[in-house]
Amino acid sequence: MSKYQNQIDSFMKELELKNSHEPEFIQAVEEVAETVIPFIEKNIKYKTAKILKRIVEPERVIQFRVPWIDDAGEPQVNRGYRVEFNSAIGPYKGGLRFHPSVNLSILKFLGFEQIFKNSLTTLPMGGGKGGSDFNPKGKSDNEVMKFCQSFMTELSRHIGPNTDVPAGDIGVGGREIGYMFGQYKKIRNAFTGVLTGKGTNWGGSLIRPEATGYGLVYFVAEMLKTREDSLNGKTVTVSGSGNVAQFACEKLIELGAKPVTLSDSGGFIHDPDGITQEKLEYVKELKGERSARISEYAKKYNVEYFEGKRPWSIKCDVALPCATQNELDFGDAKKLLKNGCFVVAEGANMPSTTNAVHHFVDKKILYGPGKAANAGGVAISGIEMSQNSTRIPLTREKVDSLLKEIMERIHTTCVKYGSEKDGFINYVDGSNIGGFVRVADSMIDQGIV
Ligand code: NDP
Ligand code: 2IT
Repeated sequence: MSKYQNQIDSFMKELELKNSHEPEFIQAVEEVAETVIPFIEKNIKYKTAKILKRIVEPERVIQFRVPWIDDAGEPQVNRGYRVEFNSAIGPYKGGLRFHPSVNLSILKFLGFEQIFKNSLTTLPMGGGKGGSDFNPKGKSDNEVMKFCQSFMTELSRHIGPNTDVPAGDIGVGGREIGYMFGQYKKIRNAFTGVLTGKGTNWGGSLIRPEATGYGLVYFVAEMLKTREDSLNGKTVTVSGSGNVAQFACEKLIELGAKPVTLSDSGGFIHDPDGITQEKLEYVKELKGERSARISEYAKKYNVEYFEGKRPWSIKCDVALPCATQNELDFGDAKKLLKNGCFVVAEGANMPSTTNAVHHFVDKKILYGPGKAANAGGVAISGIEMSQNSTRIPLTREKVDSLLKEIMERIHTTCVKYGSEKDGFINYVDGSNIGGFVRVADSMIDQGIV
């Protein structure tokens, strides 16, 4: 138990009272409070300025109605949101999530984590997140377009290239960004870098689709280096089968590792021979069609499919949760470690429950929290913004080398703020404190606003 447990408890009690219906948000804040409060107690200027109390309150929350007409001619209504959390170091920046589970608690947790993640990249981006409870599964292209246009009709009042720059997340990829960009341009009569993850014909950066997954694997390579080890020959369990999972697998294969699982909300597949580039191309095609199921992989390649299960019971060296929040609990964490897993790095945001995180840290494995490990996506979004501002596109090689450089820098920051006396690197401390300092100092510089 921390020496500062009383301070942590009283801070959390007040936060829980104020946000009692927001369990994911409370979870995300608790993880930061546990590590940052001891740091603040030793660095009194942050305490005097009440930075933690200020940083957990979003600067602005926008909620709006999204009406649209489906293919049968019926009116439909969804709920849209944008949480503009913190603009101390740059315009609000963060993805949009379209998934039936989306609510304010989930978007506030995502927006809160984004503040620290974006700070770690060292680029000038504040934290934000948005989305809708719209479910893209089973919808026609026309319905998705109608929804995106209606969503952007309202959102366009609140965003802009110097104000707030959304991007993709679960359920939002190139197609949705395209429809939203088209509508923004029509309404505002301005061709600007207001969204990232755009098509490369109209201002998108090369490597942005790959960046989160590639960056995650670059980060894992850095973690392994601290133990004079590498990814070559490692068996890796991956969850999810969307954007992040696919490109994590691609980079794993390239670096000589063997990804053996993929999952979706229906279950997971286990391919003990390893997912090859050829099999991955099939997954990309399959999952390009949003309603397709990963169970199809099991049929095509004659491997086992575990319905309703998550891949953490499979023996591996490295585990990469890349689907969604709270998909890896304490029981899963114990199973992984018992089977010899010694690296867990998060492609998804907050995929490990609080108890699972504590277990990883207690057992001193290499555990890379999402804030650090999946920051490659938003980092290349930042690079897309700078290409839009200068109107000079960069080559694939240049962007990839920037991605690698940024992930290495984030790792160095984690080592700086997270190294313990016995040499153990606590990446939770490292990423939370490393991300906090720049934002907190900027908030102090800018006064009480
Ligand atoms: P996609 O929509 O491309 O893929 C999401 C994947 O996760 C799908 O396989 C989906 O399965 C699965 N999934 C979603 N919700 C659930 C759920 N409730 N239970 C089980 N499985 C679920 O999204 P991304 O790959 O972009 O995002 C994955 C994670 O990575 C998210 O946590 C996101 O916040 C995070 N992230 C994304 C970044 C990006 O640049 N895209 C950047 C940093 C983090 P199904 O098809 O069945 O829904
Ligand atoms: O969680 C994330 O970092 C993202 N979904 C990417 C955000 C972005 O603005 O690129």
